Amino acid sequence: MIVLLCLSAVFPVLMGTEVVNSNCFLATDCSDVYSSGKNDSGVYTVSSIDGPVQIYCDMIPSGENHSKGHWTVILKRMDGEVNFFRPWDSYKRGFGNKEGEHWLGLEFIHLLTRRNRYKLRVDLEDFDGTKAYAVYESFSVDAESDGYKLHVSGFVNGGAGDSLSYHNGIQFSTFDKDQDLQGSENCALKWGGGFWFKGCYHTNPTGQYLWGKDNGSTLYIAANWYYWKKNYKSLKAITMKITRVM
Ligand SMILES: [Ca+2]
Repeated sequence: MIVLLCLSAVFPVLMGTEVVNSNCFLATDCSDVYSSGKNDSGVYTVSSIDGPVQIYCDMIPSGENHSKGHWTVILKRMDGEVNFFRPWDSYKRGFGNKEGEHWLGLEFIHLLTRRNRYKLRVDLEDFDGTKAYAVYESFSVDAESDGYKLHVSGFVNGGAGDSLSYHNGIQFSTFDKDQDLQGSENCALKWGGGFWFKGCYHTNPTGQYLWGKDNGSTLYIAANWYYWKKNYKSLKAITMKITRVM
């Protein structure tokens, strides 16, 4: 069911001969979902100009260490169930299972971050069960006509180190759309997944899920975040999520 956000007052609006109640409007992100009275984490259907979109909401109404927020998940890796080596159109529209591993979709992320200000939180977990995070106080993605260029700033260290500022101002790349800064080399084809590859990366969160079985031959292809432990080993879990900044 699509989440409607309703105000307490009712203001009927006359549109031609049809009376439309404008006391409700469609939710677009997890902040709207929360405002509509739904405070459980889970999958909700919201709206975009392209139609209904399913999102996973991580609802943390209070908490310390930058955990508080009505987080809309844009990337989740957790068990290797989903193949992330996909073409441009998949990364544009989104893929995977919203209850599990998924990519929300560049177009929808762009539409959200064009309309409102967001911050980003990245949560990491390794195969030893150790956790760390990084927060970026500002996060937005440009339109497809600008290559879905990333804007990220305001790093806060939750132990993970800063592997994303390097990618600021970079267009998105997939194996079939090379917009990286590595010349004729195709970073997305070489290291897997789709990302704001530069020359090529400090983090590769859509890289291969290796269940911790990295070895010399798999170096650099893994889903990783280099500046946590200054290695390219595959992580057990990576979540990237955004919440609105008022
Ligand atoms: Ca290239």
